[in-house]
Amino acid sequence: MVQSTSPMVVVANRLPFVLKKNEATGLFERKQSAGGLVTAVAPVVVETGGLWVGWSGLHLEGKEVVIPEADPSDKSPTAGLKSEQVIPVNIESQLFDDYYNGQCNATFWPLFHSMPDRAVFNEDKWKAYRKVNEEFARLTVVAVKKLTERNPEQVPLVWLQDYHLLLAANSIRAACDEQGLRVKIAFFLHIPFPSWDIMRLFPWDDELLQGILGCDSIGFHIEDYCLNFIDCCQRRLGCRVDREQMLVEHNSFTVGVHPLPISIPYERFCQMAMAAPQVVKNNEKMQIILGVDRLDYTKGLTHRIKAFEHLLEKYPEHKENVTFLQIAVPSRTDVKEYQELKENLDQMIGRINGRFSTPNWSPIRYIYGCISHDQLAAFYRDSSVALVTPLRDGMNLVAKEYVACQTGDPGVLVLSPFAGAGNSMLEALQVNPFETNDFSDTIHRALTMPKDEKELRMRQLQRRERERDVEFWLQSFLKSVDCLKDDPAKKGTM
Ligand code: ADQ
Repeated sequence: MVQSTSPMVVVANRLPFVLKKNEATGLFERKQSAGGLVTAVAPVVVETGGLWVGWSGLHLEGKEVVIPEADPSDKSPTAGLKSEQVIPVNIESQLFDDYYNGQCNATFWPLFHSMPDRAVFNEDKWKAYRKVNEEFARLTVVAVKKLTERNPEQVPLVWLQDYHLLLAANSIRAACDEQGLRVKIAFFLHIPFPSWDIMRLFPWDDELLQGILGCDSIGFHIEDYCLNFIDCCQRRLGCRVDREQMLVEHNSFTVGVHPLPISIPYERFCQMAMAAPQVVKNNEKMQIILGVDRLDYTKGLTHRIKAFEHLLEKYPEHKENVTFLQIAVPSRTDVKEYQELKENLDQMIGRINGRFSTPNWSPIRYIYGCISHDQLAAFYRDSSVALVTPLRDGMNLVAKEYVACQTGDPGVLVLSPFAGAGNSMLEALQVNPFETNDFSDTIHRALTMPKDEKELRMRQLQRRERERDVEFWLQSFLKSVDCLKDDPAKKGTM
């Protein structure tokens, strides 16, 4: 297990589990949310006696949230997290809506994905964002104080997660300085960091950049995002920068910038794929093409469906021999843009199925919902081709999960270069999702690829992803902040 020399305070928009009311007892219970981040990071928080600061998912309008202990039968990574290790952030619903829907999802999400036409700039939402970040910062300082009182020798490591908390670092540092508390602050962004040309559209870009620079260490998935950030700091704030060493000097502090590509619990997916019963019949005649995404406009779903339709027009031999299975998790369903995207997809799929279906075959199967990881692993394993073709994506974990689940005859991964994953998964078939004709040619190539070539590509992808799994990511992070316990490099053995 990866170990940290410092007690860790994870600060994220959400707690690592969902709270659900038991109607019979009237008490809240923990319901697991099994994301990769939680799986990897929660054990370090448990092991270092650290804390997790996050919104509970409830609006109690001033009332206290009582965090329940884990159920004795709980085997999840957060089971070891005692209630006193969890600090819930409680925010009044209107303010939360302005911060979360108004600023995070209506401004930062599209802007950071280089889709500025979709971004809304509104000073009131920005003010709400500032206020909520201050509240997160206030509770983080409570966490730092708690840990320091327990062990004054150790410097707590605060790890801020994602675009919800871009402004928290400076407030945390100022309050810690005032109270004489030592602290190390790191940040990790899960989405892309855009180029200066895009960032400069944000009216308060200087404040935002200064907010991020309040950290000691800043992590992005890939080098391109690091360089974009460094570029913005130089051009907007006039900071001295070193692109080779990835350093930014700000207010006489030097901030380290690190490419830290996130990954998945590889062995867990591999084992799930080996154990799961068959979910789709993938006989020699019927090949499954799979798409798995949150239903989001950045994921390029309509472009993908268009390319699939074109495939059936251009290569009619695939009719009745291929099924495209799209699994989409509902996301941000209360936002108009997402509702419109869903309607658009429903119509496209209906039209294409109407156009090509025969008595025994429909070209597209569509599941709109969340499915279990075991089931997902089986879908990955039993599909001949996976289409991971976002228009823009920080990393994309689906590409990695698909690779981990190829435990039998390998399939083919078709990957967009506009996902962070496209940066390293070079043996995938790369495709520009905006170019429909080339896209359908690439699907055709994947469907007709000789077995030897599939094996060669997939084994190489698997070797890399097995080595660089989520534990490797966590280890690299701790190393980047000089908190990795028993770092072999320090002993001179690497
Ligand atoms: P997301 O945008 O959510 O994450 P992604 O990395 O693809 O994107 O992760 C999606 C996760 O949801 C995967 O683990 C997948 O298995 C799961 N999932 C998808 N469809 C599902 C379904 N129908 N049922 C159940 N589970 C489903 C953000 C960034 C990404 C970055 C991650 C991690 O946008 O670029 O890779 O954070 O940093």
